[in-house]
Amino acid sequence: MVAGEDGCADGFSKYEALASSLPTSRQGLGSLPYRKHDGFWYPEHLMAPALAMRDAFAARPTDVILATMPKSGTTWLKALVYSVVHRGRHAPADERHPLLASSPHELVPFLHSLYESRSPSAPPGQLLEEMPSPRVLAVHSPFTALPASVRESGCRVVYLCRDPKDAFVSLRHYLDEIKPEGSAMTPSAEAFDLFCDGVSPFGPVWDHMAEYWKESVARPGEVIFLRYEHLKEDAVGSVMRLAKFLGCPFTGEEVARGVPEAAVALCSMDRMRSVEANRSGVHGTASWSFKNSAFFRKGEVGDWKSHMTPEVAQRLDGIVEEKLRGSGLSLAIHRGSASRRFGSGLS
Ligand code: PPS
Repeated sequence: MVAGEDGCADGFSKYEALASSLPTSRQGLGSLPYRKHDGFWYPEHLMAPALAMRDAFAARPTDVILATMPKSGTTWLKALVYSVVHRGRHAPADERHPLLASSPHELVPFLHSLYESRSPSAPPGQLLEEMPSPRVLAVHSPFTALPASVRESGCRVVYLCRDPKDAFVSLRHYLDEIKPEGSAMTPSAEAFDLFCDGVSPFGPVWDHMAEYWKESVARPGEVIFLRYEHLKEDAVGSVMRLAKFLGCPFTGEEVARGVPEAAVALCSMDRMRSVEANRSGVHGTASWSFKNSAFFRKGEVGDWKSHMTPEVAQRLDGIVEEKLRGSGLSLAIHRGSASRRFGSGLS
């Protein structure tokens, strides 16, 4: 059932009708346009699923919802949280660990992708019902567009943000890699202008971050705000903090046995990239499919320096700083100087 009470997949058509009536962007950062809903831009093909998810998903108090802007480290966070939460059943050092056989995106599905499926034989409600607790699920939607039950159930929400400059660079590479055959990418400079205007998938990026930040300050026991840069800096410390937040802290005995380190090693870029399912497996949605390898590129902090001049970087930093003013959130970390220059300031 996609839409709710009537048990009928046709309920989805009302979301498709609503989605097609919403304002559309001229272009997107890749090859596809966006739709605007309640101040946020959604990739066109995800608008109806996101609306269906908001209305139909019923959170359990034991659920763990991972929330990110695209290209902020979602795949890594999925793997880390899955390995931490399920370590009782699957030891991170076990060579038969599910993360060594399946993509993190299979083990921790995006909620909107479940609602994108219109197959009556696999309705999202049933799939979700059958998932054992604690269910780990992911969203890109802004906090205000989450199902009311997420807040009401008191389930845990883990938000991961990343320097928007690195996320932009990552997004452009990814969109180029996965674009439907024969489609053309929006040129770099135009895509950057759109990003700075707030037109990006699930953007504006600053509003997305500010919403989750505000919620993490108001309800620190239920919403945690993490940064990709901090995860890279201290993965083991971050994993231990995560486990505590999720109500399953590592015991002294586990720490002595190096279980947190094993979880980090299992989810490392090199290990994940070597998994067959991540190398040649396919990420399929109702709209199109592409290789899982597109989720793994460099995984570095500051890769923007190879693609933006300092002037271009400062423009985005300035906009983000200005937009976040008064929110209590500042991204003023890891600011370096760009090392290469290009004609448009972008490559
Ligand atoms: S998506 O499409 O939103 O799910 O993409 P997402 O996973 O958020 O972002 C992809 C970027 O994360 C990097 N990545 C990792 N970094 C560190 N460790 C691990 N294990 C890892 N897995 C993926 C990936 O390389 C993308 O960043 P860039 O900068 O493009 O390398």
